[in-house]
Amino acid sequence: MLIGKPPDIPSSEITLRAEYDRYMNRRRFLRTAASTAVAALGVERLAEVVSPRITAHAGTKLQTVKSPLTTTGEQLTSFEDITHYNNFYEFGVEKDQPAKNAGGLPTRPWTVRIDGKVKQPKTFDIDTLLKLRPLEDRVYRHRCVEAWSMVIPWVGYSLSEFINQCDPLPSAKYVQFLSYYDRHVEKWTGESTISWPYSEGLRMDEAMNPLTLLTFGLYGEVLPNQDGAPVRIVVPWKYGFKSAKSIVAVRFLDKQPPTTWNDQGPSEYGFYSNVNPSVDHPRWSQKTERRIGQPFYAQRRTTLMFNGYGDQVASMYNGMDLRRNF
Ligand SMILES: Nc1nc2c(c(=O)[nH]1)N[C@H]1C(S)=C(S)[C@@H](COP(=O)(O)O)O[C@H]1N2
Ligand SMILES: [Mo]
Repeated sequence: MLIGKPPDIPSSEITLRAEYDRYMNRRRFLRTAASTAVAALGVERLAEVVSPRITAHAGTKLQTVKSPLTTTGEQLTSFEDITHYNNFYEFGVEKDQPAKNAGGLPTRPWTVRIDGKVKQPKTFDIDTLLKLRPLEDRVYRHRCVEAWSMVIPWVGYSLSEFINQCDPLPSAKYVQFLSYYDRHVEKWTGESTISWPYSEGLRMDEAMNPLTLLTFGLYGEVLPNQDGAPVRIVVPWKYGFKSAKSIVAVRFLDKQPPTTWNDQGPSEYGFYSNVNPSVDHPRWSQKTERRIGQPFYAQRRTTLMFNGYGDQVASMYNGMDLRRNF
């Protein structure tokens, strides 16, 4: 997927970037301060202090309810494939690297910062986010721009439920998601020309669409680190790269935000990136896909417009030329 070098960074982005760096430094400081405080408390209190933090590691079951928005009639991809065939470039560019390398991602404590065009910037703790709404089991097709696909039983709730808690201003037209970035933890960021942190974005109506999922788990368990723990976005009618992993900030903006793959190759990866079998990638066809886990002789599947979610999302693009806005 890699091409070209990062474009010149506009000055508005440098300001946001400096803000982000300050935020990440503060997170690191707080983490160190927290562990020092724990040491000072002595062993008896230790369990008490850390137990709510360490209960939500990978493998922890999540309590869920059924979702009317689940996709039916598809065979689920195995847990093994979903967790060992990943794109998570912070932990390496090969599909098997995130499973090997993401173990060090510090998923507790974890906060998500809300800022930009909101009534009041605020910070949510991950454990507060987990309890904000009932968690739903939602099966979605997952289509990567590299023309492979999976069917994944995610756990989460509609992002709109969270956005409603953020009090965005009427001037908020776009939402940007920023992933965790610490090159001491993510030692593989130098393997690509991406300018970190990983950034993605949606138009406000796309973010508010009930299908857009704030995701905490899969197969009824807390997300494994390689799948974007402790919280990620999933946008099932778009190519997989729109679904930012391990998010630490959600920013409401009046302009379209810069996004990682669009910056990498604007002619190859558009801002919208709706799954569209009639608009080929310049270097390969998007008409068909390989379902991960199927035997090598299995026939490729026909890719569906909007990944099969057209009934729920097509109207958002009425009047737009999807060849230009790819
Ligand atoms: N932070 C971050 N988010 C990311 C990526 C990444 O490299 N870094 N890769 C994207 C791509 S290209 C895809 S296809 C999906 C893969 O999600 P999965 O590994 O859980 O299947 O995550 C997306 N989110
Ligand atoms: Mo992807």
